[in-house]
Amino acid sequence: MAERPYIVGNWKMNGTRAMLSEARAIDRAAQRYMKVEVALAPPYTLIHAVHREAEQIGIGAQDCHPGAEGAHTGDIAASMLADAGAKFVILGHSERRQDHGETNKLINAKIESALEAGLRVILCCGETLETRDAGDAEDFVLRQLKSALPAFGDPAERLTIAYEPIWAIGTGRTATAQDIEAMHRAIRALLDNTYGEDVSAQVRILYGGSVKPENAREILSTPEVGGALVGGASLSAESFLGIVVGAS
Ligand code: G2H
Repeated sequence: MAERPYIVGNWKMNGTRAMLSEARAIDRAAQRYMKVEVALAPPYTLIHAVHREAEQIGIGAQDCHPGAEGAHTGDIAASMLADAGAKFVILGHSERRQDHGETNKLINAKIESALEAGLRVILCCGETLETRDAGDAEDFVLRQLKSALPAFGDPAERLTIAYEPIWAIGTGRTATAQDIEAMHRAIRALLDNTYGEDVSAQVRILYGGSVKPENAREILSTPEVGGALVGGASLSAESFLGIVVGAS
């Protein structure tokens, strides 16, 4: 188990103000598990409200625009997220890549913009089932990261990687501990080569894809797993806290 596992809830396109009670319950309970770093990424519309409720947990967003400001109807800049109380932003999630055609180049620009605004970044990567079955999973994920990773100058502790095999997202399927460990080790080796071992050691690598209370402890005990990015199971305080307990 990592020294201080990082457990991040990604509410995706879920949540109205009625969900604030779940956020409040998560925040209150998180105070009993100080050995776990707990965070939530609600939809944009709830960031400020959840931020006002939260004393213990970190609040973040699920995307941002690469630009600083301007005529981009419907978009949100990283500085606006910071102003609303966000401390981090999830970038490059496979649902953004799939639904909005996001490229590694665009994701890299978003990362630079988020770091510039003082946010922490959770950079997502992961392969499809076809890619895994073809034996190309590792090459594919490393290529994604190579073209999206920021050039350092920024403190490494502000970058987190989330490995999320697409075929395990919201499907109830999870990768085996061996698959997860092998991919996380490959990502660590890439970070070592890119930034040097001292900087790389500060970058956490999370696993995401159908993490739930029943499998959390096993996944989080896998070597090189620094925490979890949790979708469906973060929507209720009870199941999300079950994962936090599994991490403690
Ligand atoms: C992967 C994950 C959270 P879920 O997308 O990012 O979602 O836990 O529902 O598979």
